[in-house]
Amino acid sequence: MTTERSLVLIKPDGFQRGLTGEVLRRIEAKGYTLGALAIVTPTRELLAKHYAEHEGKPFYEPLLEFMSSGPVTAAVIEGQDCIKGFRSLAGATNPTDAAPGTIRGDFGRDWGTQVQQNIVHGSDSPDSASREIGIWFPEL
Ligand code: DAT
Ligand code: MG
Repeated sequence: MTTERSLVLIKPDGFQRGLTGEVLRRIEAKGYTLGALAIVTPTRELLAKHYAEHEGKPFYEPLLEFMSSGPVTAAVIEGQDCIKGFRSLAGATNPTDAAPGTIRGDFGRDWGTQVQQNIVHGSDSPDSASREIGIWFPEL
């Protein structure tokens, strides 16, 4: 049992469709707490840091384009094993594969192109979480 922090993003598709409250509701219903919350339209520079591991992949440029297209909600969530736990709430990366009941399964759209409109991001490990929280919330 480990109390963790994770970086969650409600991506431009989720923000635009008015799903911020629904995602935050699921996070709180699960028992996680909010440690920080911000609405920001991310710059390319910020996104290049955030998605550094994907640089050079075919979906990288469309992903940055999509992610910088409008406001996102960024949140630090806190709770027991919340890194893995939030990824369970989010569901599989590809919304077509994501199980019903998950955020991506219920709301995400796989356009079958280079961009997946999968509503949310969640850190995938403690190292990623602390790196990503430093990028989005340098004051923390
Ligand atoms: P996750 O967001 O589940 O951690 P990831 O880190 O592998 O997935 O990829 C980051 C984002 O990039 C993902 O949310 C959607 C997009 N993406 C990943 N693989 C893709 C692919 N094969 N085609 C299109 N977009 C993809
Ligand atoms: Mg990832």
